[in-house]
Amino acid sequence: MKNKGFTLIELAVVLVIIGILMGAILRGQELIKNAKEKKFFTQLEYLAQVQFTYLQRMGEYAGDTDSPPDGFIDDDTTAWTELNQQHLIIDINKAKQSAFPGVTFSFGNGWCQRFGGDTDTNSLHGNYIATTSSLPQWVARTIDERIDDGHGHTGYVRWSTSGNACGQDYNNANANALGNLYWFFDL
Ligand SMILES: [Ca+2]
Ligand SMILES: [Ca+2]
Repeated sequence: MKNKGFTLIELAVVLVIIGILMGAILRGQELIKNAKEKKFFTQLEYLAQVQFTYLQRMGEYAGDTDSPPDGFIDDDTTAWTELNQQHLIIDINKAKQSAFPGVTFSFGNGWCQRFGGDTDTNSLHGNYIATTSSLPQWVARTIDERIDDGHGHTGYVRWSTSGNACGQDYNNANANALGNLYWFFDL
């Protein structure tokens, strides 16, 4: 009697092909994730750079509306407008939009206690570039581990689910939790 179904060898070949395809898809997704994170980080660096250029040129940060300027960015809307007026940013909406859909950038300043750890009573007051509240935790953590101390509540890179610029530490159980990243870029 002739067997019209798959032989074991045919089945094995099909399973191997499915495995190879699945592996390729997963690797592709990983590459896309990495590329987005790298682009996001480049965007952050670019925004810090344009603020430094503005500072050199104008003697104050864009968005520091105090008179005289006190060195701290206090108005996000003014910051983008002034950077645009100096042609450091051509398209404000485009420059605000990060590599992650719906996650935009803003400027501000934050005053945190506990800089350097829970027992450090020194205060930290600096300017930051922040994101709106839908950045996955793993992105902030990757950047924190690359350029800072790897903790969301200390150092120059911080991360918060509640909009507190001083941050909270990363939750190992939920790499995709959404929150705000704060990068104190001028300290
Ligand atoms: Ca100010
Ligand atoms: Ca940190």
